[in-house]
Amino acid sequence: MSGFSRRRMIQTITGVAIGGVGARYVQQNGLVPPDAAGFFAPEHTLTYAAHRQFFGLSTAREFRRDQISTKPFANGRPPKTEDYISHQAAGFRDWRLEVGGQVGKPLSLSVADLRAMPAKSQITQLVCEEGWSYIAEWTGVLLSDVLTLAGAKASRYVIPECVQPNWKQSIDMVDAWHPQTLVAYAMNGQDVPPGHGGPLRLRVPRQLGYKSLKFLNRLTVSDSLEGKLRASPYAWYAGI
Ligand SMILES: Nc1nc2c(c(=O)[nH]1)N[C@H]1C(S)=C(S)[C@@H](COP(=O)(O)O)O[C@H]1N2
Ligand SMILES: [Mo]
Repeated sequence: MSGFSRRRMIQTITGVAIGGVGARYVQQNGLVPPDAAGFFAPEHTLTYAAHRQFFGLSTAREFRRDQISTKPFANGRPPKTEDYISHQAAGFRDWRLEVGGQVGKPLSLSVADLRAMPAKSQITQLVCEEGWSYIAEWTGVLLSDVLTLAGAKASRYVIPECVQPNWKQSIDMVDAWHPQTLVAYAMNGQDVPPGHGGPLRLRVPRQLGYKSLKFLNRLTVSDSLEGKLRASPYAWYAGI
């Protein structure tokens, strides 16, 4: 660790520990997660600040093909809405990923549009906060490529949404532009099955599973969470 980053670490940790000075430091450096409400949850701020200061561009571990889980666990059932069922019956031909918010050019991308973009694959572990995990290969488009195509202008958040209104998430730009964050359309070489969030899901391998939103149909680029900070028992930042 360089002298500079060691100094930063000491500054951050002692700052958080002693309160006032640290609060100003992490706030000025954009290191307070949006659910921390100032210093309401200092441990969230400490984790987030430490990850962002020291591990900003670290990558999640990737695995070999023979390590792929033979029985990945699909958490929950696909939506039973008429809308989802008719999309599924049509092979998700009319599914769209809308990209909007603070962008130069709003997009409406079909799965075929995404498949025509440069593809990226990775074998990573999905880790649920409940304690189980599985390893799978995901193929899709880098979220950063989608953001580039849309001309993303904001510097804070990407807010993914899906067909389940209760499942909203948001990630910061470090994760959004991260070289492993995918809009995935394939899992283990097949279309993402509905149980795992088909036809499109987000994969954010550096965070716990609940950030990897399934049934993805919208991305909003924004400097504010506009009341879209998901009300949930889970921490906003789920870095691993
Ligand atoms: N739309 C949506 N996305 C979701 C969920 C969900 O219920 N709905 N569950 C989350 C949780 S808690 C986990 S651990 C992973 C599970 O992914 P899996 O079904 O592929 O195991 O998806 C996440 N994304
Ligand atoms: Mo989870």
